[in-house]
Amino acid sequence: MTEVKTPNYDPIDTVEFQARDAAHHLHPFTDYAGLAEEGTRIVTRAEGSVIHDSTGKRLLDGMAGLWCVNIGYGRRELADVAYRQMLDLPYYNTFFKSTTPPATRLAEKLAELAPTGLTKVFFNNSGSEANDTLVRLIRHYWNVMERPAKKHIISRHMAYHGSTVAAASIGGMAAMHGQADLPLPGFHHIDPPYHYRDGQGMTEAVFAKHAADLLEAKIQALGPDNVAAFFGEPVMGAGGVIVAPEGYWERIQEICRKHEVLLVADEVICGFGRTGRWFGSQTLGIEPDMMPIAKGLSSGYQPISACLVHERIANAVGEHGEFFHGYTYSGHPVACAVALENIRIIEEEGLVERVRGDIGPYFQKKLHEMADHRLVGQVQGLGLLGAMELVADKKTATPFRNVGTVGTMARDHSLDIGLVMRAVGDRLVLSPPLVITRAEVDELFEKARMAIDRTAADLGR
Ligand code: PXG
Repeated sequence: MTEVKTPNYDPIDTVEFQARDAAHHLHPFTDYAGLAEEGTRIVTRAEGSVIHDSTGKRLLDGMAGLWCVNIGYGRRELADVAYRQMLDLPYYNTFFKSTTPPATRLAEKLAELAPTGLTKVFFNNSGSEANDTLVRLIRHYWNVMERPAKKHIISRHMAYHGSTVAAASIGGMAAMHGQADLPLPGFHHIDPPYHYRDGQGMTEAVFAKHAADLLEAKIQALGPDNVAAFFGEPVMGAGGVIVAPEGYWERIQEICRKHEVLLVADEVICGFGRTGRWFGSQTLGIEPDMMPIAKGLSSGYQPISACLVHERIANAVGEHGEFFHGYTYSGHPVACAVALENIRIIEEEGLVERVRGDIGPYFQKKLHEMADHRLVGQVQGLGLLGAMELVADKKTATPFRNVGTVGTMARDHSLDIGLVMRAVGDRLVLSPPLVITRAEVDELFEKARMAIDRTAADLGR
C-alpha cells in the first residue's frame, strides 16, 4: 500500500463545489432534487479499504466502491502500468484483425482462470455492455444453429444485470422497468431464491427445488423450442445479497441442459475472488455456457469488462462469417494492461485463498454475530459478501411497513459513523475490498451495530 498523497488538484470548497455539481452533473441512480438539496459527497482520495471526502471525513468502505475495488485503493503498481502503457501505446483497436499485446495476453489469462471450456473472450467496457453483447451473441448463435425460434430470455425478479436497454430488460428491477417501458418483448422473469421472504414454512431443500422449478415451468409455458438462455448471478448482489439454498443451482443447471437453454452466470460481482474462488460459479458448482465479468477484473481502476464464452458456442458462431458487433474501446490496451496487473497482484498476494480460508470466514463469523440484534431478522453471506435484513418482528420475519425506510435510516447512520454500507430495501449489504484487515472487519461490524442500534432508538425499540 502506498502512502497517502495530496490530490493533484486545488483544494475544494465543499459547499461551493456541491452547488457546481448540482448545476451540471446528472448522476446515475439519483433523485436530482434530493441531491441538490442535500449536496453530494465529494470523495477525494483513498487507500486500502478507506476513502476520504472533501470535508476530511474518513469512511471505511464496506462496499469496495460499487462491489469492485477488490485489491483495495492506492495501488501504485496499477498506476505505473497504466502510465507505461499510455506512453507505449495509449490506444489501438481490436477491430479488423488487429490486436495489442495487453489485449491478447489478458484474453489468454482469462481463459486460463475460467471454468472449463470458457476459453473465448470478448472485451467490452462495462458489465451492462457485456450483457448486451451476450444477448446479441446468443441470438446470433441460435440463428446459426438453425433454431431461430430460440429467442426468449429468462432471468429473475430483483436481479441486476445493468442499465442498457437489453441489460435492464434482463434485470428484474421493477422500478427500472417502470420508467422505460421495459422489459423489451421476449424477456421474462421468475421469482428469486429468496428463502427468508418467500420460503417461510419450507425447508431450504424443499424451497431450493421449488424456486428452481419455477424456471422449468416458465420454459414449458414459453415452449422449450423458443427459449434461448437463462441469466443468473451466482449470488444476487444489488438485489440484496441473496444466496440461493443448496441444491438450487444444481437443479437450475439440470433444467437448462434438459431444455437446451444456455446458462449465463453473471459474474460481474461474484468474480475475482469475492466468494473465495476466482468465480462464484466455481464456489457454487455451476458450469455456465457464458459469463459476463467486470468490476473486480480491474478492481475498478479502469472501465473494462469481458464475456467469457464456451468454445463450443464461439466456434459455432465463428464458422458463419463476421460477428457484426464491437466497441471502439473493446480490448483497450491501457484497461487490459491494468487488468493484467490487477490479476497478477491477486495471484501474488493469494487474495482468492485469503477470502476462502482466512478473511472470508472471519467476516462471516462477525456477520453472523449480528443475528442477535433485535432488529436483524436474517443474516446471509458468502466469502466477502454479506446481508443483514432488518425486520419489524424477528419471530415471524414480518417486514417493516414501507420497506426501505428503515434500511435507509440505518444506511444514513452508518455513513455518519464512518462506514459505507448499502441498503437494498431493508437489507443492509456489504462487500468490502478483499484486502480488508481483521481489525477493519472488527471496526466494520462495530459501526454496523452502532448504526442499527441508533436506528432501533429512532424507532423507539
Ligand atoms: N451485472 C451485475 C451482476 C452487476 O452487479 C452489472 C451487471 C452492470 O455493470 P456496469 O459496469 O454496467 O455497472 C452489475 C452492476 C448497486 C449497484 O447499487 C450495482 C451495480 C452497479 C451499480 C450499482 O448495488 N452492479
